[in-house]
Amino acid sequence: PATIRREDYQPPAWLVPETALHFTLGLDRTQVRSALQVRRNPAGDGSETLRLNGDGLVPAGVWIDGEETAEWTIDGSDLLLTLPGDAHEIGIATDIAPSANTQLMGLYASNGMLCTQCEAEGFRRITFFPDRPDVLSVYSVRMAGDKAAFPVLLSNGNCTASGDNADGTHWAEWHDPWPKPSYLFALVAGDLVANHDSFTTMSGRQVDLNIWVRDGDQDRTHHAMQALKDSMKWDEEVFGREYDLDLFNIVAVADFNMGAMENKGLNVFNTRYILADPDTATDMDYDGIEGVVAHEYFHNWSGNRVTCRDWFQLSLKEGFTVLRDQLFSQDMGSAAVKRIEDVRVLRAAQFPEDSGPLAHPIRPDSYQEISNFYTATVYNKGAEVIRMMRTMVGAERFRKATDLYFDRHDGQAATCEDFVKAIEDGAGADLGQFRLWYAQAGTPRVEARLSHADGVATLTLRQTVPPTPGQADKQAMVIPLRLALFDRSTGQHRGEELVILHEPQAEFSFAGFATRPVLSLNRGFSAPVAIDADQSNADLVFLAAHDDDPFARYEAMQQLVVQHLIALVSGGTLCAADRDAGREAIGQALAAVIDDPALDDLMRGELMILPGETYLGEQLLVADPAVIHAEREGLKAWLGAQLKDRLVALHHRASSVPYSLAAAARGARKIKTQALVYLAAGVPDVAAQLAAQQFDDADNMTDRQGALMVLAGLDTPLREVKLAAFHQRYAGNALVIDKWFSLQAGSLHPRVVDHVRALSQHPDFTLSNPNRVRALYMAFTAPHAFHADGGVGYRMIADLILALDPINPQTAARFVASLGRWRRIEPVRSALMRAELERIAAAPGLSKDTFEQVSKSLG
Ligand code: HT7
Ligand code: ZN
Repeated sequence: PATIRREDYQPPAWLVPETALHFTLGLDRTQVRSALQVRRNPAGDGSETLRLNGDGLVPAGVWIDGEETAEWTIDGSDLLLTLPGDAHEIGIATDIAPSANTQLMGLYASNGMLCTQCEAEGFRRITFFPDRPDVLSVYSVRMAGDKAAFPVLLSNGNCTASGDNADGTHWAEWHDPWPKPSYLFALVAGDLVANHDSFTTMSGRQVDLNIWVRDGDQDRTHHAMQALKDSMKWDEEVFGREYDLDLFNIVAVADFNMGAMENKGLNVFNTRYILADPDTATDMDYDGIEGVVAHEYFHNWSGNRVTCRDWFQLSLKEGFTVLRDQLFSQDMGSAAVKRIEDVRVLRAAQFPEDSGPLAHPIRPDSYQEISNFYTATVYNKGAEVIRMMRTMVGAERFRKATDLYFDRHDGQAATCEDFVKAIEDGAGADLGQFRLWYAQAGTPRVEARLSHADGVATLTLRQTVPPTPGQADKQAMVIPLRLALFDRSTGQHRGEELVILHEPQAEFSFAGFATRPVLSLNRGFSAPVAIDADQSNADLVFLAAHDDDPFARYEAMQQLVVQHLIALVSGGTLCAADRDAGREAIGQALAAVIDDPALDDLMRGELMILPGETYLGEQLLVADPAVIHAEREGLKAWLGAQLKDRLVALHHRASSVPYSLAAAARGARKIKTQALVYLAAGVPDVAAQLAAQQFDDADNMTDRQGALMVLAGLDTPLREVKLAAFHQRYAGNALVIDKWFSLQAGSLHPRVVDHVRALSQHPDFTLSNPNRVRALYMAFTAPHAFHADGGVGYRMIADLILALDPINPQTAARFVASLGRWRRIEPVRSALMRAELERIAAAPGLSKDTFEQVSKSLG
């Protein structure tokens, strides 16, 4: 496949100021007739050739200025026309087959309804068009279809007319006044019902809000609706952004490749991010809904009003919008816990990406298939990079700068450089060297050493940026680090400082310390870097108990465990006494966390979570997943047994808190399951009884799922009983059955591989629904069973990729990364992983998506 390069960008030769689309809808056959007003672009190369992208389309007719023509050619999948003048009307007819569209890109059928997904390059599967984000057009849409099958007909903007025909069909016309790129086009037709509401904007515009779902699901949309109204208000207050249409529609669909899509005025969501009630959705699901509803809504400005010039600029909208949704969620709930969760996601998903064969800068330089670049790097690291700018200039100046950005680029297709320039100009900052964050891949490593002499504490910082594919040598980055120095005797510090590391190495001195202070560095995770501070257990225990920055406190707990486990797994330099001493220190810190009356339970629950196996593996050049798993489980078992009474008491206390969505009740549910996790490792019989009780008593999904997750990992007859009860209770509820698959595939049970194999044959399993595929197999690619001896887990994932690739290449390609980490795994497993990648690479007819990921992983 061809490689597209950022440096080759050329402005479009032709613009399309207006687009009219006419759909005659049917599940098996939909006819599309387009009328494009095309104008030669004065900034283009003057070419007479109009290139209209297509993917799997055959033109059923082509018209130029009303005259049907045969003067067109096909180049690859694109339609080429030669146009003599500067302005023409192009008409094109195409026929498409939504029911046969298993890729879920373009127009497809889901549960009897029709819906679209056009980002990034799905519009070209509907009709021929310059399908690139810098071609903005005003769309008018007319659609007609069977009224019984499709009583609801939706598109972007406002409905301008509708009516019935005598033959049982009906029609609707929609007009979106805002020019938009084709990737924001949307159409939905189906038998849907809405939860209606409204919102009055800051300038008094009354906006009708609808969340469209299948009949019966309306009562599960209230949380999403509240999240939408909260987001609209928050964006006005915090970023000064007001909604710009009289209507905002959301549609929930069961078959969807990602979380949701921000189509102008007509967001389309995976049902997973809309439907919730206490009986079927966990607290995490509730948070996910709030975050994703906000994310898509915020795109109305960061993405839609100001869009991307080309797909290399994806982080312009995604990084910024993730930051905006993170800040929103921080404001809606516990800011401290939200920050910790976001860092945990970054470390679990993005750090491995940055250190593996698929590493890329947040603004990539090249791609073969753009769908492969909707990554944690572009999204989450992209958000961290903008967060750093905000940290450096301060929230107030950052707001001035974003106002300037939105004003300056409203209605434009902009670049990441435009964004940085606007922040520089609006905040009065120099971000020259900072731009490296957009260009260099890899997680910078900062070594920090604190010395103390003559009342002065000196911090020496040294940075290295590791080599990544195609980027052997790196320059020094700008790294803003919030820090505090604690007086050990008072447990206080004298105020936080922001130090900014520009050089490969620098020293920062702090006078007035009679004794050596304790260093708290990268507070709030002010920079997305890995810190090596070589701190003693005593310092970490001190920070875990005293740090007033919640993230730093969490980090001290994590670091305490990381240092201990890494010492154990990386060479056996620890004797039994060292192991005991390490466990004692961790046990003390964990007991202090359980006992601390000043902590709220949500935060307590965070502090109780042990670092994950992937994150632990990341600390080593070459890891043995089995050893990491055994040592981590060993520590958990020791802690569970050692702190048994405390954990049982904690579980008991939390069990008395009645269900509500208030923070205190959510915190109680979180620590309850955390307590079970430790007890399951240390005293499995006790845990099995408590978990079964929690399962039986549960009046909400968080407790039920937490208990079942623990039981699923235990060798107890209760396991089968409760799994069967859960399945029976929720038969037919797709989102909950997804949980049932996930719980088993991600469990700690010794026979997970057998379970997953059996589940893949279960009547509820299907490769055609991405949620179901992810539920079973993504959970399975988490360490443990995936790395089972003999490579059986690797084979299962490779078989999945090969089976799924012809059906849904985008989803198939997302599984490649798990095998792609072979270079960082011990030699025996490494060879088995590589062999599976080679087997995939050798398969004929591989999609562009999977081919790109596999070839890069082997390269
Ligand atoms: N901007 C949306 C991206 C998206 C997408 C991309 C590729 C294939 C399918 C997709 N569905 C949605 C999601 C977002 O970031 O808001
Ligand atoms: Zn987004």
